[in-house]
Amino acid sequence: MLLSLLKSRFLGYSFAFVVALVLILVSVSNSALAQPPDARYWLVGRNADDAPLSRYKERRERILATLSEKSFCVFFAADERNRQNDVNYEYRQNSDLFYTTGFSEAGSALILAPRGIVLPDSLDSSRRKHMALLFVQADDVREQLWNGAITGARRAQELYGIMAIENKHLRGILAELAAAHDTAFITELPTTLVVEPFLSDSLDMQESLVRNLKKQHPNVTLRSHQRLLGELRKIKDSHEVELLKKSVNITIAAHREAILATRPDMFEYEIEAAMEAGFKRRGAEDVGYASIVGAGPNSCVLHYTASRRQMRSGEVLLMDCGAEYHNYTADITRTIPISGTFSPEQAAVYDIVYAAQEAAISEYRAGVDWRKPHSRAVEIIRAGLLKLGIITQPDDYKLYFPHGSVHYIGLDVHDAGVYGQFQPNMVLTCEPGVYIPENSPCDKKWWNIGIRIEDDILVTNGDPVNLSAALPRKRDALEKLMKSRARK
Ligand SMILES: [Mn+2]
Repeated sequence: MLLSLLKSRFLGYSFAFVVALVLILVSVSNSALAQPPDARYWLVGRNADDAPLSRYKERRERILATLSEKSFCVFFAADERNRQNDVNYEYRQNSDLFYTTGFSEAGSALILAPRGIVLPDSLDSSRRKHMALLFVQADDVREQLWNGAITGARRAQELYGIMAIENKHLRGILAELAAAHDTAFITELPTTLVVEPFLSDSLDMQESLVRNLKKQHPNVTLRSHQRLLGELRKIKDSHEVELLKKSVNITIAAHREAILATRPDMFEYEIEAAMEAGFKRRGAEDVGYASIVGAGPNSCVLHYTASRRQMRSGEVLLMDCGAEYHNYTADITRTIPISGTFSPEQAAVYDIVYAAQEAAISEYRAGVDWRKPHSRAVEIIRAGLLKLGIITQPDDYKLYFPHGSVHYIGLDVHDAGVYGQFQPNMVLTCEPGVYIPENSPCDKKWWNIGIRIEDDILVTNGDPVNLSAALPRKRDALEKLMKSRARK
C-alpha cells in the first residue's frame, strides 16, 4: 500500500438514514421478533494475545504526562460507516482509542484529564479523582439481539481496568471540563470542521459534541491530538512488535499460497480470494487495506483494487496485500510472472527494483534520516532505467517511480507519527517500484510492466530486521517457488 503525498480526508455522515434505520429496527424487533429470554451473545472482549491491561494504562499515563493542567484529551470511537441502504461496513475501532484502551466497541470515548474528574455520587460514591474515564454504550437487550453482546459500563470496568460509565454522561462531563480548561485535544477531525464554524447539521456523536463545545465554550481551543499520539505510536512496544510479527507471518503464508495458486487465464479475483482466505483462515479479522491484485496493465495502476481482469501468460502479477490481526496490519508486495518465468524485459526491470530495495533496506538504522532509503532507491532506479534506455533524461525516472518508499505501519497501514530519524522499534515498509504503462515514451517492449517489492522492516539498535524476509523476494527465488507449483 502506497502513501499518497496528497492525503485527502473525507468523512461522510448520513444521519437521517441512521436514525431512520434505528427506528425501523426498533419497530421490527418490537413487533415481529420476541426477545429470547436468556440469549447469550459473543462478547467482542479482549483477545488472549492483546497487550496486557498495564500496557494500555502506561500509554494513558504517558499521554497524561504531556498534558498541562489546563488541557484535556477526548478520543472518540470510530463511527459506524454506511455502505449502502441499510448495510454498514464491518465495524473497526478508531486506532487511537484502541491504542489507549484496547476497547473495540462503537459509541465509546475516552477522556484523559490530568486534573482529574470527580463523578457524582450516583455514578461513583468514592469521590475519587479519575484521570481517565471510558464512556461506553449501555448494554441494551434489544440492541444486543441484533448486533451481539455489548460490554456495558460495569463489565468494561472489570475487563479493561479503567473507570467506565455510560456514554449518556459524556455531554455533561465534557461541558464541565470545557468550563475549567483552555485546551481540548480531540480525535483528528476533517480540517474544515476544526477551522470553520460548525455549519454541518449532522447528528453524529463526535461532531455534535464538538460543535456544542465550540459554541458554548469559546474559551476552549480545540486541537488535534494527532501529533501527541503519533509521537507514541511511531515507536512500537514489545507487544505491538509481536502483533505486527503475527500479521506479517499470516501475510507471508497467504502470499505464498496466492503465488502457488496463480495460473494463466485465471482471474485476478481468484488470486485475491486465495490471498484473503489465507488471511482469514489464520485468524486475521480483516485486511488492513483493500487488496491490490493487478496483472499486466493493472500492475501499473498503483492502487488498483477492482481485481476483475483475466490474467494472461506472459504478464506480471502485482500483489500488494496485508492481513490485519487484532488491529495491526502488515503491508507486503510481491510481483510474479504469471507463466512462472519472467520475460527478459520483466527480469531487467525486476532486478533494478530488487537492487533498489536491497540498498534502501540497509539504511533502516537508528539515527539515519527517513528520506535516505528512498533517495538510495531513486539513485539505483534512475541509473537502471537510463542504462536500459527506458529514460534518457535523469529526472524522467519520476515518470516510472512516482511514489515514496517508506511509511510507518502499525494500527494503521499508514501509521501515525511524524517522520524524522529512524529510532529503534519503529516498523516501516520499504517499497520501491517501477511502472511502465502502455503508451509510455519508451520502446513498447517495456509497456505494461509494473514491479513493486515491499517488505516490513523493524529498526533496531543494530542491523535492520526484515520481518517479511521469509517470503521469497529475489527473482530466481520467486521463479523457483513458482516451479514447485507446476509439480503439484
Ligand atoms: Mn505500503
